[in-house]
Amino acid sequence: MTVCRLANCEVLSEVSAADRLHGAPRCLIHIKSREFHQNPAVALSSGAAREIRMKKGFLDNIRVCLSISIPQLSSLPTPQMTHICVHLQDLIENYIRESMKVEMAQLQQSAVNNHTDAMLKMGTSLNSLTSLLSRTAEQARKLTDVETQVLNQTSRLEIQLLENSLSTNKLEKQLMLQTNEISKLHDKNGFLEQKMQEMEVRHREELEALKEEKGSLQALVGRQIGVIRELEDQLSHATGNSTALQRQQQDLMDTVHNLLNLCAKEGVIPNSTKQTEEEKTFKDCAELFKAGFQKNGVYTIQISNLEPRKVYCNMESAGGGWTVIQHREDGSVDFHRTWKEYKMGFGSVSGEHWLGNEFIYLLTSQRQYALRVELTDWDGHQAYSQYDRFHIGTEKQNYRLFLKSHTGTAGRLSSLVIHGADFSTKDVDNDNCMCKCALMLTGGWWFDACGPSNLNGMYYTQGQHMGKLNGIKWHYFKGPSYSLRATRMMIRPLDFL
Ligand SMILES: [Ca+2]
Repeated sequence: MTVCRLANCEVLSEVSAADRLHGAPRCLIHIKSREFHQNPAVALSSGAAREIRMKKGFLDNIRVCLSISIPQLSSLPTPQMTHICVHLQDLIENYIRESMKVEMAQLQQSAVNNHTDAMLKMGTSLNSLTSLLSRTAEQARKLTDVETQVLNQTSRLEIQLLENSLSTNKLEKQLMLQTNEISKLHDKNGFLEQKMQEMEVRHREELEALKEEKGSLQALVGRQIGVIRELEDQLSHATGNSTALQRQQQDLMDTVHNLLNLCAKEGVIPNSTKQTEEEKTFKDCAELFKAGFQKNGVYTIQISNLEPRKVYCNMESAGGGWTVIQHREDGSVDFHRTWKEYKMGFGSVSGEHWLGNEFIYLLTSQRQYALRVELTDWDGHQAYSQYDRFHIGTEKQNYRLFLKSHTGTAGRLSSLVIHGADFSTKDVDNDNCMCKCALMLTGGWWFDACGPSNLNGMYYTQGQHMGKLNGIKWHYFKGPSYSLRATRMMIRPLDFL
């Protein structure tokens, strides 16, 4: 419905969308009766004639308003009413047509202006858009660069991170290995410590055992020393007794001699006691020497009531009067003999021989004797050892050696055991060694354990005499392994000179 007010030009018209589309818009006009009265020419009927057809586009700018009162028109006769309506229609159409011309021109102009403005705006916008786009592209490029740099940095950092991670892994592995090694070493250390402790305990036990053993050995040694002292006392007592007996014997002999002299002087010498010089007996080489026999050689002597015995007398050495009890010179006699053979003596008196332990015992029991040992090495050098006292014990005493006061050129120290030693042979072991010295070193001798001498050892010829432990040894003259060329042991009463 379109309502128009002619006086105030209010826009009251409206065209339906369907009218615009079909190109035949219609204006439905409602005319109010008040305006019709003022201007009857525009009063219209409210019936079929109130529809006015208009062309497309016109209605958009219509500013015409009509106000016609229909009830008043209806009082007019129809022909007249029709006429008014036709007339009104023409008026309106003309008015609209005129109005439309101006409106159209304005509209066109305004459209052109609008279009131009739009175009200009669009151009401006395009320019600004283009510059914006280029700026945007520039920014985008920069952003891309930055992004690329960031990416590169990120990559590098990632690679470094990876490398660090790898080296961390390696370090961790090495750390693990080292930890394992340390733990192994710790275990080994523990094991060794345990071993050490065990060893210490064992050593302590062994030490205790050794201490106990030492204590018992010391006690044993003490007891043995006591026994030895007792034995020495007994021995000195026995020796005293023996000396006393010898003195008594000597006194008796002197008495007999005095009696004989008296008888001779009185001319009552019985036939049984008359002796020639040849028949006279001598107790040793010293008596022979004093009786005028002063050449080296074999003589006969006699002790007490024993069988006469041939001995070799040295009448030249150190004043002469020496009875030889041992002699080595060429190895012609075997000295590796039994106890019994050493007891009785062996060899040739004029050459190599051993006078015999029993006879030496008897001889040295008569009075106090000195001993002289003469030695010759393989360079012809000679030396001697001399003792102011020499005697040996009985067989029961293992022919024990007794010595005193060593002097001489065959060593500053005595090579014979000065404190004494028992005699041993290959079949009788009396030495102080756990071993058997007579078997090891050969011969019969006063071995200690085994001592620094053995003049009855093996005879080695020249060139074989060095480095021999079982040879003819006199340690403090030629050392422990030098075998001598010649030896002589001989005795003489202490009061000979
Ligand atoms: Ca032994």
